[in-house]
Amino acid sequence: MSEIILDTPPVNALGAGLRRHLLAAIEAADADPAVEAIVLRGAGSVFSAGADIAEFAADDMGEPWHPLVLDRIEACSKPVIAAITGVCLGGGLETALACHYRIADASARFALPEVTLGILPGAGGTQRLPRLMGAREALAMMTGGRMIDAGQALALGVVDEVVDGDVAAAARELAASAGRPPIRRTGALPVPADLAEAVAEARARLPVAALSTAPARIIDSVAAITPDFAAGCAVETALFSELRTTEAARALQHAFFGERKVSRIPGLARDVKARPVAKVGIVGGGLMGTGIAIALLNAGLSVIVVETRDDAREKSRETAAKAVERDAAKGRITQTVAESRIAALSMAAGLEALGDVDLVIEAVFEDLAAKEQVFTALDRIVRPDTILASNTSTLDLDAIAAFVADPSRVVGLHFFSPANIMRLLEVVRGAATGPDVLATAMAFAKRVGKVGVVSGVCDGFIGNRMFEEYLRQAYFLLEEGALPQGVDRAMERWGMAMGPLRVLDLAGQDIGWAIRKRRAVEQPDRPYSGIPDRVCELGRFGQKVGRGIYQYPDGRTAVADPLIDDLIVAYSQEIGVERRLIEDAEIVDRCLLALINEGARIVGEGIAYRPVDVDMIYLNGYGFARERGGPMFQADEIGLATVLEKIRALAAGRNGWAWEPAPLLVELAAQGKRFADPNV
Ligand code: T1G
Repeated sequence: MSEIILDTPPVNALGAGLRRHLLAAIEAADADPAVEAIVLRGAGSVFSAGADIAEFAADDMGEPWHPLVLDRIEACSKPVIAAITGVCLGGGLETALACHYRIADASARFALPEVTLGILPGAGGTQRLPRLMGAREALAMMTGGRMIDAGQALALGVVDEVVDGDVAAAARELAASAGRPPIRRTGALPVPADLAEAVAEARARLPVAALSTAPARIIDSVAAITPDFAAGCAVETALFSELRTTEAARALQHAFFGERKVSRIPGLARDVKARPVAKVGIVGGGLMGTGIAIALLNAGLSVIVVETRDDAREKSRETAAKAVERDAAKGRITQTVAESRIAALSMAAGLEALGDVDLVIEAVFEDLAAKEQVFTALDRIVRPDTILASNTSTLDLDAIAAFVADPSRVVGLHFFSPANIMRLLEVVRGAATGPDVLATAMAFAKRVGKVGVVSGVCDGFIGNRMFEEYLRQAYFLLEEGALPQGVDRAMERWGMAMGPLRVLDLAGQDIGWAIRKRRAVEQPDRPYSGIPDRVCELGRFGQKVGRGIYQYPDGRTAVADPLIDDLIVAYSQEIGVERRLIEDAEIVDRCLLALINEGARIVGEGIAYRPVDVDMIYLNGYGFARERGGPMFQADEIGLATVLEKIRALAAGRNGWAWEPAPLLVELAAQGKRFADPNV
């Protein structure tokens, strides 16, 4: 018996080096007369997370490429047994499928998630998996990137056996036994019986317009299955190469690594450790406070919500319990887990209840005086090591930190609504925030399933500050000839989950109004369009009141309102602007360039650590399509010199003052650099 181990920590990614090792080991074992069977397993607690994604950006991904290695495993004259524990993903699962027998333990998890990277399984997965589990199930798994557990994999024929205890030992025993499994080549199995109808069904489910063609190409590849395995693989390889060079694939891989990169805090000493957080207090049982409580309960934390108003307190408790019960009803969690989560929630009327918590998150009304009251009281009540966080989205965190004796324990934790759904957590680093407090906040973000991104203190932090410039252009476009539904449609077709004007109707026009009034005093030289103020003066504060820029007859669906269209046309006349036809391309350009320019300014000022941080904020908090990678990624796709040229052209036009090029953009364009360049 020979044992081959996939060993490239931390996830045994199948980079070129490991592929060479695997090929050589299989050939050696196959040639060795003393070897009767081969066990293939991963080192540590995973089998393999698949191909090395970092290789995809390179022109040459390195020899030997996966299919060649896996075909050699399948062709082996001795049974090859895959022993699977932990994750078995992408090329890792394809490797197991090329083996002749698969044995797993209960911790094993299986998926072909390539579609989430804008590509398809390119090492025989589209040809082998359907032969094992049928085309319908295989297509559902590949087009959705769906993960299945060991029990499901056994039921679906993906694995042959699930064992308790040490799966590698079980595999070794099987390989050494006379009863070792026969050679069963997956690629030689018959064409799945349900191929034609499964392909037709999957094609029918494809969305009309999609930013990534990966799902469609996966179906095309499966549709190419014939008894001639090699022919099907050739189609798969061609489609893989086509997808690998798409913008969507580059963007999705940028997002994969970006979400991991933003968790690193530059300059943080290695010995700075995050503090343990098990019990959390939330001050304020409103919409945000309750959403945050649900997110924390879902992460298994113990939560105390402090809400002074009796009715609001009861409503908050009910809302949280209902959300947890809904997850149980939908089978996402068991009833037992649901009960333990609800039991981990307690409500209180006063701050005194927070005497023994590790972290407090304040989520009261956005008013500095209200924050002062809460923080000065907390300073007297909580333990000296308790971290004090504010969910403020607009106020100066340093001013809030000044309310307590030790401002180093204060950090911003800016959740996005609905807080139990939105993946983004903007972690605001105050001037005095301690390094271990920052590290704890970032670890907390990962713990509660959020993408934590650090922002320095400035008005609107990273996300909202950029959004203001984005909105500014959206309103200027209305003055010049566009209508709300035109602006939103253009941005949604391009990839935003929701157009800018609908977003503000959802968030509440009154919030934008309050900010514009403040800005008018602070920055009189940077005026906004008067259109949104006119809308607010009519009491049209958005979806919550049934009317804003749009009207909402059913309370949810935005319907264009001729009254607002007339208001906009009249406003153009009033300010002497001759309206013109504005194409979607111009709308997208101006809104995107506004994000890019302000994003570059924010990175240049050090408010964001890296351009990728800006991108991860927009992908996870502002509905920027993952297939578009983020504003800074888009700038690199366009080319910084072209971006600068476009911005300078806009600076020469109407409201040109809004287009002062960001110094970092000017600098990088001059150096021929990209935002993706290291150390930028
Ligand atoms: N390639 C390169 N690096 C990888 C990687 C991969 N496949 N998977 C993880 N890493 C790095 C990651 O960047 C991080 O690095 C560290 O490992 C730990 O990961 C031919 C073409 C496995 C569930 O899509 O889903 O196979 O930040 O922080 O939360 O058809 O990583 O520490 O420097 O995420 O425990 C398909 C991707 C590839 C799986 C572990 N495979 N990985 O999660 O840790 S395409 C995937 C994951 C393919 C074939 C095709 C997760 C994980 P660093 P982590 P985690």
